[in-house]
Amino acid sequence: MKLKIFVLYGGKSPEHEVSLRTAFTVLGSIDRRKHDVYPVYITRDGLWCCEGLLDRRPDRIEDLALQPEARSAAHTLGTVLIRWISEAGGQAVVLPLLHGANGEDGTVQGLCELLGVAYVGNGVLSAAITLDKEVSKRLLKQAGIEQAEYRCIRLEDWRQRAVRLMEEVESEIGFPCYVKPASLGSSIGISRCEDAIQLRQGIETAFQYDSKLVIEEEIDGREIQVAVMGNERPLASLPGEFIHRSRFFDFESKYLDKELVMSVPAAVPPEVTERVRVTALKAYGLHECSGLARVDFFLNKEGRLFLNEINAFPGFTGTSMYPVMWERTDGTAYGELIEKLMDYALTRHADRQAVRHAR
Ligand code: G1L
Repeated sequence: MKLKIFVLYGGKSPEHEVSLRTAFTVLGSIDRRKHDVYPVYITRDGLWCCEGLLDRRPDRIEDLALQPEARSAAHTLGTVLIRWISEAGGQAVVLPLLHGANGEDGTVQGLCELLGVAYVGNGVLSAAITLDKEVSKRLLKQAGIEQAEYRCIRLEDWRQRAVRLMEEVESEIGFPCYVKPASLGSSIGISRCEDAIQLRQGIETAFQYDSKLVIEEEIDGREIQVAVMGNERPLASLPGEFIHRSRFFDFESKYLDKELVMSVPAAVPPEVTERVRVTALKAYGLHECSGLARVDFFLNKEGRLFLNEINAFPGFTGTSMYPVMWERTDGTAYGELIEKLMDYALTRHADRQAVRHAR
């Protein structure tokens, strides 16, 4: 019997479109001779839609925006998933291509746990803690991994003593700095601040998205990333680099445009490659990751390495850094990468099933 793959995408988050595009690539690359594929679309309103087995390769992204069943507007909470999984029978795995609340923060992972179905990528714990920038920084700090100086501010505290907190941030972090809501995957609510006025504004903005913020010093350095994959004995890829190249977009007005170029493997000395890989694996373990994660660093002129963030749900289209890093490390092609990740999911699931839950 074929393995059933439930591909979850869409969702209530601002990354809805990104998720759809990712699903389009994923659905186009899974071998339907080997697997039965079930697309599960979550609308912006949080309705779960599944029309059953995917019978052909989707032609257009728009085709993936499935319609909610007319008679059941209450298909939230994944009841659709429960029904299809139990009706389908046999071995199944969920591929959650979702971001933000109800998807990337561990809630969909929790649903899969309750359903007793295997799922690709990080579990409840790692999904939740990697999404919380403040908790993540606390773990890294405790382990002695270098990162940008930062400061956490909670809304209640801000209400009590904003003036004092402003002074503390200015002296401890300085300018320029970044203000970020603690728990958003995307770049929404983030500001770069160069003075106290911008800082106050940035803080007010970020508090619209979360009641906890982190304020970080700006690190002037190269953007180096590593792909990690696996469960108990994870593997690290060769590092890649995002290079921001300035170019004149419009020669007449001398308008400067930033061009983003991916360079894999990154042109760094072997010693840096080693340090980046070792640190990435350490961070992966610290966050209890399984399946996959992309670990992002800054490398400054003095050769100091700062861990920027660990992303448990990295960009995953054909041209995203994560798949490209694997391709250039050991030749793993996109479709093959998904197969490997599904294998890790099934192994982890089997291991967890074997754990005793009672005396
Ligand atoms: F299923 C995987 F492999 F674990 C997985 C899940 C989600 C890989 C990558 C992602 N990424 C995303 O969902 C996203 C970055 C496209 C957000 Cl919508």
